[in-house]
Amino acid sequence: MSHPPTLVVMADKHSGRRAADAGAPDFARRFGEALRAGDPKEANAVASAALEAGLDVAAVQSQVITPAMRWIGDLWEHGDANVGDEHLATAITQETLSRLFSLVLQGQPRSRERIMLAAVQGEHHVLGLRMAADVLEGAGFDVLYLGADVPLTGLLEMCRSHTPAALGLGASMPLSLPTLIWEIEAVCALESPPAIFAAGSAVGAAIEQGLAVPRIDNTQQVVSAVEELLARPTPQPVVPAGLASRMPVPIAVGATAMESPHTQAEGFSQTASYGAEASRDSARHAFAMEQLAYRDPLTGLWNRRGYDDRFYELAGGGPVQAMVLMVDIDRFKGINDSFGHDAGDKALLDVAATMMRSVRPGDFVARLGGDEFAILLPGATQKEALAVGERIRASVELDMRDPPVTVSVGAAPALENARGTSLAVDHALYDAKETGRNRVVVAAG
Ligand code: GH3
Ligand code: MG
Repeated sequence: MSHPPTLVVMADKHSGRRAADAGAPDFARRFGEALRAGDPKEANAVASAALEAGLDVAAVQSQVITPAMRWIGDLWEHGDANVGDEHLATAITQETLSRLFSLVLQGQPRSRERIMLAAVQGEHHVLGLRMAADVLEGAGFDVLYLGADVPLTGLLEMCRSHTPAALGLGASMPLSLPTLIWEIEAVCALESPPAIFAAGSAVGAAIEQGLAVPRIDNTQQVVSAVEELLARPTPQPVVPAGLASRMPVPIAVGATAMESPHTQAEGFSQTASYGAEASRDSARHAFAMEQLAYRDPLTGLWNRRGYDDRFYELAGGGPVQAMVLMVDIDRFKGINDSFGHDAGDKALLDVAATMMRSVRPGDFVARLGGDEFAILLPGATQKEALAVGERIRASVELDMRDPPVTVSVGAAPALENARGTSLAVDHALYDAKETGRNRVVVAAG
């Protein structure tokens, strides 16, 4: 069992020092114990005591409540608390927060613009987002809070039907965040796209990759940050071209896509300029929505359905020059077992990102399920497939050391028959596993 939180990350440089002086870790521990005991009165008393000791509301949020909730989450993950305990802790936290915010939210509504907030598919931590929703609502915005684990399709549909002025996204999957934002910008049938901001652990990594999304971490600054965002004359594209070209295959909204579901957009500029036009074309929009069913929500890559369709499209008409790679993480079960499911998910994301970096535009990367990925290389020879497989294998081994991750790769030429191709690639992959793993094996054509 983990211990009540005593170590606190100083999230806010302004209140951090004072908070430490005021004993935030101790309040965090006491708040955690009140949550564990299911005692709202004690939780409120601890929050009040923290305020009286000199912590401001933002510090109580980030250095008392958040670590306490994280501790409850850890207990839950380790089987020391059940889902009911977690719900109770969340409810108590919500109640404490609404009290806290009622202290700072005075004054007249400043705006009636609509803000939509959602934790995107795969993201279950909503505390920060929920707090932002409360603060914005208190400041007079018309807030539409969609909660946790919102499916992509639902989110796009809500954007379309509710035309928010701003959209706040919580996400913990760095790879899927740019894809998601891109899709919202390009696909949403909005006359004026929303200003987008984001919160959550994915955001730092996504910004490092080049995503130009304003990041909001501090609940106290949320109102001014959103107002500033809304004051900009036109929302800027959040996904710059350089990043877009490295992202998982975008939803194709161009005219060619109407003929071929998997035609990749040539680049962001084309997609972006098409976006506005496509937004007025409901047939195209419906088509694009359907495309979401072909995505793997964790990585943003194509899923098995997408792969099967693309394979058929490429090779179904007769023999073609193309190679198929199958990439499978070595002893992935052990990574989950030893380092936890989150570390496993992160390994899947990192392997997906490595693959995306290692292929050319026009190649096709999919997650078939679990730890198994497939890559279609149209026009490639066996030699080229070996080079791509080896590049992926070597990058994973070099870059993913904590915990150490390796992959095995099998490759075979694409046959007209999807099943025959899979058998050949599987066989090559099996050979790679049997002969020691962390290897690339190419089947003879
Ligand atoms: P091998 O080297 O032979 O490939 O061994 P392996 O352990 O990788 O093979 P196996 O197919 O037995 O393990 C796949 C594991 O992937 C089992 C399953 O729990 C895990 N898994 C499947 N989907 C997910 C996911 O979305 N996230 C995480 N973290 N684990 C997943
Ligand atoms: Mg495996």
